[in-house]
Amino acid sequence: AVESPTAQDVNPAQILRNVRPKLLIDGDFVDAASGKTFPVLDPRTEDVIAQVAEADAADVDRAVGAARRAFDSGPWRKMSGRQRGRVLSRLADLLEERAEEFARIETLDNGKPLALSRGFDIPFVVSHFRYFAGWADKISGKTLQTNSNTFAYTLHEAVGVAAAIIPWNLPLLMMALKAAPALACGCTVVLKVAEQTPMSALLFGELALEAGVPPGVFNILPGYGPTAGAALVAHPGVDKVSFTGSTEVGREIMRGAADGVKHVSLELGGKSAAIVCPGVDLESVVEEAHDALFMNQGQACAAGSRTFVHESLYDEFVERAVERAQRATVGDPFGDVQLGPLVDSAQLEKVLGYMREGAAQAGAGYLCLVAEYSYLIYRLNGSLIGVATQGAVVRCGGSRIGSKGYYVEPTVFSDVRDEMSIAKEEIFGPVQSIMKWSSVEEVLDRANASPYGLGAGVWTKDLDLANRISRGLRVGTVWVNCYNQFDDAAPFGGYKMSGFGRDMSEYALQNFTEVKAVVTPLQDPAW
Ligand code: TXE
Repeated sequence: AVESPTAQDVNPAQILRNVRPKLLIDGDFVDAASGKTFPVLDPRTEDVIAQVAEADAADVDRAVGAARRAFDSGPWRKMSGRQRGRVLSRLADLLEERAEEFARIETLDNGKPLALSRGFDIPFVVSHFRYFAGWADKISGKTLQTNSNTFAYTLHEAVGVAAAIIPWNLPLLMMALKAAPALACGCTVVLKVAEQTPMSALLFGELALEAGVPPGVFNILPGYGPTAGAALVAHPGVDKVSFTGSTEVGREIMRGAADGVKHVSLELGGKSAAIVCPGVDLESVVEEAHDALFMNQGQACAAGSRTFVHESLYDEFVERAVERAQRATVGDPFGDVQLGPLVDSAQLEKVLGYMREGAAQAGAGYLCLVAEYSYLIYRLNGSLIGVATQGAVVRCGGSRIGSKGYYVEPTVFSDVRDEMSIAKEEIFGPVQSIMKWSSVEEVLDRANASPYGLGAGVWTKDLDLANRISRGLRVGTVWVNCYNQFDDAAPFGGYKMSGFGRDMSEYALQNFTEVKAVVTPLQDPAW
């Protein structure tokens, strides 16, 4: 059942009452040097909910200057790891006390269901700061067994000023994935939040100061990518850039960081395979494969957006997947729904474009009349029965819901072929593409044929098959008999064009540390 998106009794001004819509530089909330602001919209209604200070190159210079001073001569880097850990742990406590306020801000700004903000995003941020608070006093090098008559050891030292550039799909969590390990390592941070969703991070900045993060250690710049983001990447005072976003911008970030030979880590797009093997319990697997794609309205980098189903289960799987998608409730994210609106009009247009393209490709050669807007969806007695095509079928969805707010129908394509754009490109929306496979070699080849390599899921009761597929996939995470099971302790990142470097876990410490070797002669060879 698709509910019409009726805005509930939600008061944006009340939800945002404690957020200061400014830049956080050197411990102060300030206006942009230019005095400019930009509007932030409510994706449910398209109304402006805030005007936020818009950083550009001059502000980047101020923020990086503050972060540089705080790193070079401030107390943060020189504090013991234990002290830094205590500050981060306090920060986690403060966030936890105000979790509900943050969850509501996140839902208002991004459009994700409140249950998701409450149950996933905000608790994950709390736990991530706690996790890295625990690492702060355990970042150590090694003593080395040398062949010369020397005593040698390594130090893992903070890399310096870390620029973090993040997207809008998990606003506060993306901040945490960068800031928590960076701060634990003793770096100072300049965070460029996504222009669509700056609000929760700004309030978090207040908590950081309250928790005892010294001024200049954590700076926040709302603003646009080509201006604030690009200036931050190119700034000579920045030592490291950690980015999550599109592969296209990831390339630009690498280019921008090249002149300064800066450290870079990138978490980019994906087209993750969700592989359903013979003999599984369809009821639970259909549900998990549904969540793998539709969570967060499909706006997740690891979304299981290529559902490969073994031929022995295919028809039944498709029927059930369609039935499940049709049952998904869409509506005001403050209500009891599974899907809210997409984040903004650009994302809405992008997703609708893929839906049209998928439908057009489905009928290529057959529906010669298919032009941009004329994809065919036959409705009989008000219910969708699908598009007759040469191979692929729009089984449900395919349209925008209403004309206000960025709502779209959960959409399922069956009989999708690998060469179609809906099977190759990252849609980042609620569009499930279901493909058929028959042999393990074939499905591995097809899954690996993507230029991306972020995540994958495999469902099977056969342990050998699970092992074989897990090892055969060229991706950063494989979930076996589950999907989207994130944990602070498990690294997350991509192979191939999904980027390099790992967020989360002990591995994230490598993003924010340099390794120094210290060597000294030994006086007495016997020792
Ligand atoms: O991402 P961008 P957008 C994918 C997804 C989505 C598409 C576009 O497919 O539909 O990207 O989303 C900043 N220099 N992902 O446009 O542009 C920008 O301001 C420096 C996958 O939102 O990559 C924002 O803060 N920074 C993804 C951040 O980069 C620049 C999550 C991400 O924006 C910049 C989001 C520049 N030249 C989108 N241009 C994932 N991996 O999870 C932009 N930015």
